[in-house]
Amino acid sequence: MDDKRTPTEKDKQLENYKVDYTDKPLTTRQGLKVNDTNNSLKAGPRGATLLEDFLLREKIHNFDHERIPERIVHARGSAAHGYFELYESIEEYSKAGIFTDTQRKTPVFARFSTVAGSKGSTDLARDVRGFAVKFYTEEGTWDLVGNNMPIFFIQDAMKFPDLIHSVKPEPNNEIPQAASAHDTFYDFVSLTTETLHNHIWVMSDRGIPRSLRMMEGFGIHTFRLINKEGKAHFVKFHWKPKLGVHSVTWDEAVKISGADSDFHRRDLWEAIDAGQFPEWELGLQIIPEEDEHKFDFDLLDPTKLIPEEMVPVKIIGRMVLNRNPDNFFAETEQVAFLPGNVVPGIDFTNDPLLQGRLFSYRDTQLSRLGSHNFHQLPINKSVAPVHNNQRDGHMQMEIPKGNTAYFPNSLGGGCPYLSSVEEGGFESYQERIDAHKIRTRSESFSDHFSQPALFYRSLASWEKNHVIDAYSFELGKCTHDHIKSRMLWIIAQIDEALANEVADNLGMKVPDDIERPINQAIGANANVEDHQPKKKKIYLEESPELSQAHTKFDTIATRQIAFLVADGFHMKDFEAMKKALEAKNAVVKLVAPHGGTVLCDEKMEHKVDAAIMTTESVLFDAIYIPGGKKSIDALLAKSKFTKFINEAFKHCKAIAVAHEGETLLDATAVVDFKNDAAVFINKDPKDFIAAVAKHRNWERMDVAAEIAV
Ligand code: HDD
Repeated sequence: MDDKRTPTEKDKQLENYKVDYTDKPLTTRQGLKVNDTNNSLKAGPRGATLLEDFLLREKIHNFDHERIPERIVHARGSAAHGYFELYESIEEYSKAGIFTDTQRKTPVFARFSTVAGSKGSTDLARDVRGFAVKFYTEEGTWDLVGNNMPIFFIQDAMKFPDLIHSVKPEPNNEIPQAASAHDTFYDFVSLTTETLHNHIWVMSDRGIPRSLRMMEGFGIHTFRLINKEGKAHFVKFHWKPKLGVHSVTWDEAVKISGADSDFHRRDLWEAIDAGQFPEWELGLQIIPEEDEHKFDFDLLDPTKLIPEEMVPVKIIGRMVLNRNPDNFFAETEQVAFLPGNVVPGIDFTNDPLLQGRLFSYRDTQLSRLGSHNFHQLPINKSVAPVHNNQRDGHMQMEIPKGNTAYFPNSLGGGCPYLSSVEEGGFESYQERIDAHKIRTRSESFSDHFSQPALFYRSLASWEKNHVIDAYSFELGKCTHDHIKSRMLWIIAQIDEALANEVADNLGMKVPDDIERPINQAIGANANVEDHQPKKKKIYLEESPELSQAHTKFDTIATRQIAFLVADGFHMKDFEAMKKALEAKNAVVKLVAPHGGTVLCDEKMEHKVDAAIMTTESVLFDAIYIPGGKKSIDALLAKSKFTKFINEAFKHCKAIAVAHEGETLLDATAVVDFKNDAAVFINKDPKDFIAAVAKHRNWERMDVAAEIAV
């Protein structure tokens, strides 16, 4: 398939707005050429500055207004352009053009984000990642605004402000930034047991992805697909990354935050720049309407997933991101996603979280972008033509002609005119509703423990260890014992062994009798015990798809491999490994004692990518050390290289050495683990490549954890 950067309809539209300053004179906003932009207009060389100075006023005035409010949540994000294409029509389920026309390349703009941190916070915070995709379809814009986890913290939009207020920095001192490990968050979580499922996902490796390109995406809510006959099916949307789902360890995440807080942003940008386009397949779980009540949970409850073993994911197409934005502010910052943007063939359900979102996103753009005309901003503009009677307001960019702005009219020839459903007019799904108006939560939403327990049971042992560590870290940062105690009781409802391990790390005991958390969600003063099923339901022992141990391990494309070299390194070792890695699209980077260049033993100059003092092992996926006595001696002379290797080993990464490279290993903790499955001494590059594709040798985790770096 053609992955070249063939311009999409959206690309062509955006071209009209781009401004190129090459070979252009500097002008004012009125087009006046400027001859001095360094000095203000003064009465004499030493002042005073004159009010008349319109050049000074214009320049400062613009600067004073450059910032807009950051997003209330998901403030930090990065985005890219690309396209979506369909493998096969699913017209039996949906009439949407994007789901029926296999000839189309629908332009997309996808933005990935963290939730809690501010715009300038670190990429590697333990958090949910936003996964928002804007499809510029021929029938109008469809936004699928999801996350990298298939469930959400809360069941009703009414609780969203409470959730976010609890996780954001505490309001008295604005501490901590981009971190959930603090009292207010756990106060809320421990009193609101519906949060547990999403919470345990965040405590798992899913909360610290290796790359935005290596995470799944989920629409979360159950939506509806509508076919030409008006028949509906329930649907859940899944994005499956081509590179598999991989994560870093918490120790790495903490260190990456210091070494390169733009780690994910840079990774996405560089991969696209290098032509290694990130790709996800779109999958659907489709449920006939008749089966709505056949599950042990409610399809309208966004804290529940449908295990893939119960409803398989049908892969129907792929999204390729193949172009970086030209301007961060104009595109990534100004893009406005609205879950309410749908097209004929896709519709909502009564999921009470989704219903609230339909209001919130349009509303928030007003304070963020400043005008209800934000849909006219280039990045938000539909590629389907827009004609209506909505007029005026701040920053109207269009010049609607004629004297009619109402419907019906005869003076304007009845235009713009209505379209019948057959002509593509949107018709809301005619769901029958017969109910009392009531402010409550359905009893069918009350099982809060079965699915977090299913998730935990499905994890590999190394993943379980990471969850134990994460809970221990997060609760260890809380200062109130009653909050920790409540959390321990709740974690015990998921898994007792897990709770006991965390309790040991906290130096506490799992309480067997506490004042039960009040599940405020269900109703005033309701006790969670009254509503929970007496026992956790076990509708599946395990769901292997939930574990990253079952993801893809078949590629090393874009993996960053550090070659540790100094003058005199052995060219033959170097070349053989470099060629083998690059043939598989891995990225080789030379890390040397200094910047500039290094000379190999064949007296050729090689450009250094990073001097050791400017980089850290956590920025790489694996290490290779070619032989050459002189080179190895120089590496041994700088202790940062041994730290670099010890740390990579601790993080379970693959390490390969050739010839004298072994001497360097002997100076590190690896000396005791030369038989490790991902340590290679004078081995064929293909063995090293296979280990890098496995992402990590988690078997090493227990011994490696004790290495001090
Ligand atoms: Fe939200 C942004 C995802 C529930 C209110 N949300 C936002 C973004 C993502 C999500 C990915 C960033 C979009 C971008 O890149 O610009 N949000 C979700 C998911 C949810 C969810 C997957 C549950 C399934 N959100 C949710 C609720 C509310 C909001 C229940 C309010 C009642 N979300 C917002 C918001 C934001 C937002 C305040 C901030 C910036 C924006 O909308 O455009 O309106």
